[in-house]
Amino acid sequence: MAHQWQGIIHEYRDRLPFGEGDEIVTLGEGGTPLVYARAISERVGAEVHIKVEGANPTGSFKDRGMTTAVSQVKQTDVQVVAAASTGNTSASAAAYAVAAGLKSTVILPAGKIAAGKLAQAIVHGAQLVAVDGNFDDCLRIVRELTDAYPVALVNSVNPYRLQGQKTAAFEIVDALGDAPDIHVLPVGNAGNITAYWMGYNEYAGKTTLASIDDSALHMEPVATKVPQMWGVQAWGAAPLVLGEIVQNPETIATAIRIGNPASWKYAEAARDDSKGSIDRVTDEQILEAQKVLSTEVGIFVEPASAASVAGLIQAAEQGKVPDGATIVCTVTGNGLKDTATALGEADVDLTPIAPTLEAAAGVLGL
Ligand code: AN7
Repeated sequence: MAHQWQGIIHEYRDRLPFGEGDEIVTLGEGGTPLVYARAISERVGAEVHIKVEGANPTGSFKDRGMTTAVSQVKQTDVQVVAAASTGNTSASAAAYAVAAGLKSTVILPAGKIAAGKLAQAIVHGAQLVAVDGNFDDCLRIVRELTDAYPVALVNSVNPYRLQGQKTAAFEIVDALGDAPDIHVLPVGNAGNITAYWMGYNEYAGKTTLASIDDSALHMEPVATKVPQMWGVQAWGAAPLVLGEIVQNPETIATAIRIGNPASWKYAEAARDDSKGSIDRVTDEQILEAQKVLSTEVGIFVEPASAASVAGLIQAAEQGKVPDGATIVCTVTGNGLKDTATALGEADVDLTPIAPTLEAAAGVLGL
């Protein structure tokens, strides 16, 4: 019988802070496809693979960190998990809370959450609080809330989140046989770039600032190298590029509409220690990259996810992509979460026709 993927804690337990006897809350997250993208490879003159994180149970990479964060909460007496979110964290927290038999509270910037993500929080029974403010306001509130009440914070400032998310780097090395030369990913609150950098390093027998123990130093290295980390922010929400907080972040990619990333220092360390970069792309470039992925590769991603590919294409246009390099772009969330943005101005004629072959053939111009 084919191997059934067991979720990231079962698959990578020796590199995660859980013992054999610990109760694990999982929805089978991880084990996502790494897809070779010929069209993008040809476009940028490199070997480009796409890590499809929209294939996770709730449709984003957040599930990797939620299985670890919520499993840890299950070891305590706390009955409620809480998160501030641009949408995906709340969807994931709400789902994993259900799986764990816990309650969830999500604090969201009013009017700036894609419809699919809001639907997920609602169907999974989260208690919703909409704030007249942005994500950064929501994160401040949830930090204060979890300090004052018996509620567990499951944003990526919770170190268990990053522990889970680092497993995406393990999967990539396991699939490619070694680390890629360059890893490109969107950056919002900067947890994921921190987690990938930690994962790549730990697989190479090293630790990073974000590592919570030195077990990697005592394990057989799996990778011989670590990649350059290339982070990509949205033009109007690019604090790490500008080197200062953005008070009123704006972008069509609402998932990364964040002006004061919590993992700022870690992200800078990942950039600098990997000899990488953090750059920014416009909303137009994001939408164009989303289109390249959907029409030339066959992967439907949400706008924030397309920032990685947009950043890679921009780097290629600037002559910054080394010939033939092995590159992985993470696409962080599923396109189905935000169909409104994807369809945009799309002009599709769905006027009904008579139920006959002739009428259908007529519409098709056959
Ligand atoms: C699709 O859900 O911050 O740099 O509250 O949903 O680790 O924050 C989402 C972030 C990229 C950025 N792509 O990752 C939230 C939230 C997608 C995302 C990011 C997010 P980080």
